[in-house]
Amino acid sequence: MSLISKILKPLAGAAALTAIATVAAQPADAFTFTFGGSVAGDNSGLTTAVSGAHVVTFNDIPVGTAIGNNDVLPNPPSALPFTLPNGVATYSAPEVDGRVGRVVVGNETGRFRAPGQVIVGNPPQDLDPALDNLTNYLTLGSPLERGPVTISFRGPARLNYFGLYLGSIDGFNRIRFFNGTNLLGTVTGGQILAALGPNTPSGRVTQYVNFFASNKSQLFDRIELISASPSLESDNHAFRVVPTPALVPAALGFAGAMLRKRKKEAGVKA
Ligand SMILES: [Ca+2]
Ligand SMILES: [Ca+2]
Ligand SMILES: [Ca+2]
Repeated sequence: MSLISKILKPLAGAAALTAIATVAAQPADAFTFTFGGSVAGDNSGLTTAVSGAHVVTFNDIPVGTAIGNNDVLPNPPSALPFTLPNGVATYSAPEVDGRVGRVVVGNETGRFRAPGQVIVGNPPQDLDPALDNLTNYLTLGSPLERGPVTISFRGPARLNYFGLYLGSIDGFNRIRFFNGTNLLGTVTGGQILAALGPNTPSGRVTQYVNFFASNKSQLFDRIELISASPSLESDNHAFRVVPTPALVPAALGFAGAMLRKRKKEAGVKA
């Protein structure tokens, strides 16, 4: 059994969230991430196993669509933005020529490779074909779609979870988490590969990766997907909004105080 098949084998069991890894090298930036998801029902490989998460499949966005605000290229399609409880999320990219992400399908040599479609060995073999992504997905990092792609969330609540089916994980892939303009943490493809084990090859492994805010100060409202080279390929983006029941009593308390104040003022006037 090759190293890669040893790595991929646990995924075949699906559902279970395996191998919790924390990026210990950067304590201030420590975003906890785990590997594993559930087998998706749409032939896209793995999707989130986190309950209550909203999933973006990209399946209803036409192949070739640029994700960005470039004047020459189409604007984000009607499938985006999407709404989440308490807010709206948008996908965008810088308004500079070619700096977009793109919805694609399948493989194009040197440009993008569908998550799961990692070819290894001699003769060449596609491991775990049942987990190959046969659907539309998002790529960025090649000269034709350099990215980065920014996912922004507008709303009173923030996010404590982001997951994605990350194909052919490269050391130069990067995911950054922000709250407003504050950079909360960066996780590199190199760190993800290292968490999978020593000697995990770059560009050969696909995983469903789950990122969790470890504490309140890590709640985020913006995610950046960055790849300096081809490419960062991903699908089945999953988001979970922080439940905010605490806001409700606070708001009611405030409304009650305002009401009492008005009554008191009205009483004075009467
Ligand atoms: Ca898809
Ligand atoms: Ca495969
Ligand atoms: Ca890649």
